[in-house]
This record gives sequence, C-alpha cells and structure tokens, in this order.
Amino acid sequence: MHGRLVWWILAFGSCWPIALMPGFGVCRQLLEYIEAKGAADAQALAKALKCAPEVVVGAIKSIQTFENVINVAEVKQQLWQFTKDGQDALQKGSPEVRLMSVIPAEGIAASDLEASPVYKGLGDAAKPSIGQAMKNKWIAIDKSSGAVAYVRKVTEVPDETQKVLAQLQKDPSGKSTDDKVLKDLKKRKLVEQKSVTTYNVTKGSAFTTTLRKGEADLTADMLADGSWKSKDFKPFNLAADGVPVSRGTLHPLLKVREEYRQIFLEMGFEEMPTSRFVESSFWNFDALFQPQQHPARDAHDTFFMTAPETSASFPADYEERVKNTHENGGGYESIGYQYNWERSEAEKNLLRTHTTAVSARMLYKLAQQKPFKPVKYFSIDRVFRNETLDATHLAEFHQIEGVIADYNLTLGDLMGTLHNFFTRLGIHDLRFKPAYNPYTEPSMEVFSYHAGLDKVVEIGNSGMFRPEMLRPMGLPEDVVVIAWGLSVERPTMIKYGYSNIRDLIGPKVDLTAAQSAPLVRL
Ligand code: FB9
Repeated sequence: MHGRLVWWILAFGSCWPIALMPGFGVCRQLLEYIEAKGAADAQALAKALKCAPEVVVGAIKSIQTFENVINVAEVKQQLWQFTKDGQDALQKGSPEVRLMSVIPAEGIAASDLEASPVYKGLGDAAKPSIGQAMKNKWIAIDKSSGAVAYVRKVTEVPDETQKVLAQLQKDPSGKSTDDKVLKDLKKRKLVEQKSVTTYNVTKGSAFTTTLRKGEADLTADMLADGSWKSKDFKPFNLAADGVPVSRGTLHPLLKVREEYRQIFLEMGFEEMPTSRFVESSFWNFDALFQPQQHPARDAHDTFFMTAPETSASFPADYEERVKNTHENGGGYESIGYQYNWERSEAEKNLLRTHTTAVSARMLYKLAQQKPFKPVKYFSIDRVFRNETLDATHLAEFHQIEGVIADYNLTLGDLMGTLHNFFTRLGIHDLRFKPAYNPYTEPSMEVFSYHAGLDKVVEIGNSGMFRPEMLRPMGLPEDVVVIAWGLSVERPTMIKYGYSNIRDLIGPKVDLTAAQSAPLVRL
C-alpha cells in the first residue's frame, strides 16, 4: 500500500490532493468514458464503470466542482423497478414456474401444494402464481376426488415472465417492453414504477480527463516564490455572495416603530420626550379628567410603585383647577364627577398606562406658552397595563400617539387626519365606531379591512380631548385637541405573521428570523 501511495504522489505531483478525492478513480474513468462516448447518463455510466449509481452521482458532483469540465442535465425518468417478489422472480424464476416445480405430472392435492416449502417460499406471490399457472393453461383444478387438486396440463413451462423481467433489467425505461405486459407485471406486484432522477453527462467547455484543482487563493508565498506563474487558478466567482456579515439588526418592533416615526415626521409632527416610565397618577389620570374611582385606577389594571411610592409636586394652581374640575366641572360648562378629589390619590406613582400622560404634560406646558401656538406632537414608547396575559397581550406594549392642538378643530379634522395617517401605512378604507375614553369626547375606535387576515381589524382608538382636561391646563377655550393611539405590537405581529406575541418579545424571540426580517413596508 505504502509503495503505491508514493507512486500516486509522484504521478500526480502538484494535484496530489485530487488523487485523494473520494472516487477519484471513478472520476477519471467517468471522464475517459465520456471522452470515448461523448455523453452518457448515470445509469449507463454505472453499468460501464461497474459501480453503484450513487457512486457515479458522487463522482459527477465532485467533477462539477471543476468549472465547465462537464455539463450535467438532471433528467427525471419514470423507471421500472423490481419489487421483492420481482427480484426473486428474476433470480429464482417466476412464481408460477417455481410453483410448477412442485406439481408433478399426476397432479397434486391443493393442501399438499400449499404445505410445500416452495409454495410457502413464494410468500404473497403464492396464491396469484396458481392463478397465473391456470391462466397459462399449465394446470387445471380437479375436484373429482372431493378435495381440490391441481392437474398438470403441460410438461415444459417456459419462463416468459423471467425473460421479460431480465429485459426490463436491461432497459428499466420499459420502452422495449410491451405496455400490456408491464401493466400485468405491475398488477402482479413484481415491478413498480419509480421516478428516478438521472443525469445526462456531456463534455463541458473545459472538458479534460485530467482534473487539476485550480488554486483558490493567490497567496503571498506564491507571489514571493513566483510559483503562481505555473499554477492554475480557479476563476473568481465575482457574483458569489460574500460571507454574511454578522451585524446588529433592529428588532422587528423597532423597525415598525421607525416606520411609524418616519410617517409622523413626514406629516410635520414633533416627537414628545417619553423617557419617563414612572409617572404620577396626577399626570397619568387626573390631568386627563379620569376620575379617581375609575376601574383603570386600581391595581388590577395599573402597576403602582412602592418606591418611589408618591410624587409631591404638581403645579399648585393647576392642581387646584384639576381638583375643581373633577369635583364640579371647574366652571368649564361641565358638572365634573361630583366627588371629593383626593390629593393622596393623585400622588400615587405608577408605571404609566399610556403615553397620553406625556401628552398631558406637553399640552400643559404648551398652555403656559402665550400666545397659544398650534402644535402637532407624537410619541411612541412603552406603556404598562396589569392586564390578563394572552397570545396578543403582554403587561407592556408600545403605544403610538398622535396629538394635534389647534383652533376649532372638528371631528372631521380628526377623521381626515386618521385617513392621512393610515393611508401612509397602506391602510385605506377606515371605519369609525363610537367609543368611550374618560379623556376624550367624542371618541372613536378605528377599524379597517385587512386583506392578509381577510377580516376587519381594530387599528386604533381616537378622540377629542375633553375641555375638562384642556381648560384647567389654561388652553384657550377655542383650542381643540384631537388625538389618536394604537400599538406597535399589533401591526408588527400582523406584518411578520406572528400569532403569539411571545415569539415577538421576550426570551423566545428567534433572532435569526428577526435578522433576516426585511425592513417593513406595512
Ligand atoms: O394597535 C391596535 N391595532 C392595530 C394597529 C395597526 C395595525 O396595522 C396592521 C397592519 C394593518 C393592526 C392593528 N390597537 C390598539 C387595536 C387593538 O389591537 C386593541 O385590541 C389593542 N390595543 C391596545 C390597548 O390594549 C389595551 C391597541 C393598543 C392601544 C389602544 C388604544 C390606544 C393606544 C393603543 C389609544 C389611544 C388614544 C385615544 C384617544 C386619544 C389618545 C390616545
């Protein structure tokens, strides 16, 4: 063995690695066969090279790593293959002929026949073989003795079936076998048709019988010792994709958030500062004219802080007006909620339940700037609600909010703005449904038909902030503020086809999917 390897190395010099390539011998033989024949398919090659078809396919695959040495056309062929019984018939003779070997000239009782090892050896082909022998008029049934017996009608039984099977083995395409015969063999479960992928191999533009693996890299050593001059280099595949650069990527949620952000900025909105998850009940609820006994203000819906548990500072004059408005409408053509407003309630800190708390702060600040200047604000950030968790709800989500403050805005302006906003998201035929929010009147839920889901989806909520919210801030009476809100999670789940929010957020997020997820176009 050792001597031969040395011979190999000497024989193949620079391309010795090829010699070690699996089935190299087969590669060379295959190429010489093609050289001689010009073309061949894998079946013919396997027969010619006396090796298994898969070895030929392996060789074809490795030769294909050499550019343009061979052309390979994949051909799907319906080929006839032998079943187990078919194999047996080919090797040992057809079931009916083997059956005849145990039927003597004087005939045989059915029971004896069925007890014979040959009959048993025929397995499932046993019973049909009697039928076949009968059909071939080799035997006949004789019940004269009461018991079923088989009488032999012929001496010689030529094995046509085995001949046909041998023919089929030579040409598994079945082209040289009569269709009716093929159907009969199939019915007798001796053969079955299989779709086989075969390969037609022809000479390539760089056909050669001596494979020389081109150099993949031009190395410094080659340059230094000039050996590059005598080397073959594999052609550079300039179209090859580079190695994917592992890079950071935006989480789908942040991609959608960016999409919404761009739309607001294009519409001339200014982003509100939202980096304050911990808010006081005053700004989160009271400033929004949400009564202190409102169900959303209890721990079932809201995460109250234990530290810092309370906030002390609210603009005193404003607080007074908020108190009065809650208690009796504050003189703003409202009767308020007719209850005793507690400062202690307003002091309670919580995780904000909506970014509308930020809108309240911004509108209050705006109201302090005289004269009033119309504004368009937006916010996109996390809000927290102690809600029952389900496939589409976590205890936090990203709220998107748009706010427009201007003189004498109408509900029509709100609807128009919603059309303008959602159209930029590719969402058209909006439907509005009256709704209720403690801080807006009128309020509307917004719906739209979603082709992908083939259903009408609630895509947001909206309304006109109540005077009981705006007037205590000091905004002029004829200033109206329209606003709307939606989440980032819902459109992201719909866009990326997430049915469970936990696949989108949390420890189970499949980052690869996130990485490969394209920048959205909602
Ligand atoms: O996002 C929501 N739905 C939605 C949005 C876009 C979308 O895009 C698809 C590509 C087409 C699909 C769906 N919703 C709001 C509607 C529902 O999902 C709702 O069941 C869940 N809502 C959240 C609150 O759940 C308790 C979404 C969240 C929401 C609801 C209301 C507001 C904000 C977020 C608001 C408000 C508001 C109202 C008036 C004034 C100021 C703010």
